[in-house]
Amino acid sequence: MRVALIQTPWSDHSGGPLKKFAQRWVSNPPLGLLYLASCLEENGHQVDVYDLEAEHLTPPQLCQKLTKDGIQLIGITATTPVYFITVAYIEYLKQLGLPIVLGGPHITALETEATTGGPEVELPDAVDYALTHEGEYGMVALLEALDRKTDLSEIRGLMWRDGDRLIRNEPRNFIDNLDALPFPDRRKLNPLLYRFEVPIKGMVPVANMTLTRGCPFLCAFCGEPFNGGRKLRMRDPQAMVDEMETILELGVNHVWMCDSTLTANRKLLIGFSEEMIRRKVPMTFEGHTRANLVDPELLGVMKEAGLTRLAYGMESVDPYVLKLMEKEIAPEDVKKAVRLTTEMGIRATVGTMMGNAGDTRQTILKTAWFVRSIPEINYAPNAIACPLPGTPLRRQAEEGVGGLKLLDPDYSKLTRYSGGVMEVNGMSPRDMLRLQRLTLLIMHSTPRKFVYIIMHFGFFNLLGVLARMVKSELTVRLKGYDPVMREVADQNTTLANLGLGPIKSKAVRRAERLAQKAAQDALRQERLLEAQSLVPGAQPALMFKMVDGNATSESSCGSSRPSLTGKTAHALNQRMRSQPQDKAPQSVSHPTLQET
Ligand code: B12
Ligand code: SF4
Repeated sequence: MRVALIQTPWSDHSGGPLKKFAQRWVSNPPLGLLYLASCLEENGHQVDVYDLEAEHLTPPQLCQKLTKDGIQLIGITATTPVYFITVAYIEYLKQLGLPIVLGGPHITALETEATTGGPEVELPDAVDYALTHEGEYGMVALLEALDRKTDLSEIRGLMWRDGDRLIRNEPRNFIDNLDALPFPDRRKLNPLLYRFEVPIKGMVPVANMTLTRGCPFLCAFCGEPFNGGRKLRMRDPQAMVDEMETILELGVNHVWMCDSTLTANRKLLIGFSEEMIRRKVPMTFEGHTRANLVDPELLGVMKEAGLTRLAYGMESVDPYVLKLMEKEIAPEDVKKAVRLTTEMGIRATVGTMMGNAGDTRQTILKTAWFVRSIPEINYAPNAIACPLPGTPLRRQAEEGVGGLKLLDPDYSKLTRYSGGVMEVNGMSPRDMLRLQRLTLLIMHSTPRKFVYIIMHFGFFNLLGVLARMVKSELTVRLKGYDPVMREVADQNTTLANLGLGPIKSKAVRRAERLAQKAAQDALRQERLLEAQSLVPGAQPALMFKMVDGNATSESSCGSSRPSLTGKTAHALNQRMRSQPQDKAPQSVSHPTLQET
């Protein structure tokens, strides 16, 4: 079968300057799709991979290409916050009449919720099949069953429709022997499209890779323990270095290890590093881990093998917050690890979070000042906690643990830099967003950190972000809303930017706008009438019936003429009110009468 595997664009939903940051500094190929591609090809299928985030094809261009290439089935991946974008693409692509298979972290999260007492999974009509968790073997089995028209009920991890019913088959076990999988086929995408800033090297092409899958820890905000399973599954160090060599052949010499916890198994990392050193592979790499899982010997050998940057998750310094999120790492451990890492000549970054259970303004600020006090931390993103489906954090928010309250179930608002969806000990999402700006300033406003972030992000980019922060803060104070929240909340803007137009047709949106305006005007009119009735002898103002701008309407005097809209009607009404009227209107014809 000829298959297209697609990742839809996602950075557009990051909002404002962050969109640019997401595009430039976290550019990464969709590794999961590349794994699926090599597995399917090994089983005789032909696969094309499209990363629409990097390739910028418009939806019609994509459709044209899929048709020209004779694609017979579409596989598409999605994470939770940008699922609405994927759904819009799926609905658009459905015009091709091809079967569509959905996979990736979002569907896995939904299934996890369903199996742990949460809501049942619902799929858009345009999705024919969904595969949860690791998709390699499930996809091979599905294609074979579709080819041979055999029973689907035996395919583990599959969701499919039987008439109106959505059937959820038994879950699939995690792949135990990762070495049985072929290497991800990176030639399916242009590897040189993916670049970000790498210590010493600057902006260079970057590939990603995993040495392990799964994570044995249980941090409340994280989907990894169910996405990849709690058992750490490891690859053979020889094979990992073989894969590194294939990456070098593509002209890429830096790898981001996207393992959940890179140093979860010390022996594996030592074995891998020693093999890299033995074969003298001229590759640098980086990854993220926990501060209690490094030591001088391990860091020494990893550095020699090419490690240039290590990110540690600290999240918070408050013991109660850390306890509720089950992080089990003391801030002092992070301090020590960062110091050690820097002393060994490896760059260290620290990730912090705000808005978890137990957080207050004080705990959040305390964390920011702690980060500021450690000179070795160059850069620390401070993300607003997002209660992703299936995670303990979502449960905590639903049940009100630690002062949390889930305000909005909308997945598209689960973005880390736009306020989030939770109230936390009385702080609203807007308060969180403002506090996030403040903490980022506190954390990074020492000369040393400032120089680093200028080097990392570029002076003018940073200036742009600062200007945007100031503008947002001024808007909050003067106009009472935060533009970043509004931008991210508006799904239609994102979809329109991506060429998928508004979800609702223009006519529907216009009708909604008019209805909303009419309701507001009716309210205003009511207040006006009320006010006038309080003034003895006052005449009611002249009122106009407001309908579609192009249509004609009746004035309250009963004569038919083009409707008065916007400023014209407003100005006229003002004049009427300021002048003594010699003739009162005859009737009030409709509750939506208004002065506009
Ligand atoms: C690398 C990474 C990124 C990179 C690049 C991602 C990319 N594809 O472009 C960057 C930094 C840019 C990024 C951004 C984001 N990420 Co991210 N990211 C990861 C990370 C660390 C590794 C992903 C990976 O490559 N894994 C290895 C591969 C082999 O696994 P996989 O991608 O899951 O794919 C397998 C299955 O999911 C499945 N599958 C996937 N797609 C499909 C499609 C079909 C048809 C089928 C059948 C199966 C299938 O089969 C694959 C092979 O086994 C994961 C955490 C993790 N360790 O997995 C988080 C993770 C995927 N990210 C996550 C999120 C939320 C985001 C962001 C929204 C930002 C954010 N954190 O808020 C954005 C959105 C990006 C997007 N594409 O939608 C969440 C998703 C959770 C959820 N409920 O959706 C994860 C799981 C982190 C977490 N702890 O919760 N991310
Ligand atoms: S945050 Fe890191 S250590 Fe904690 S569960 Fe997630 S992947 Fe594991």
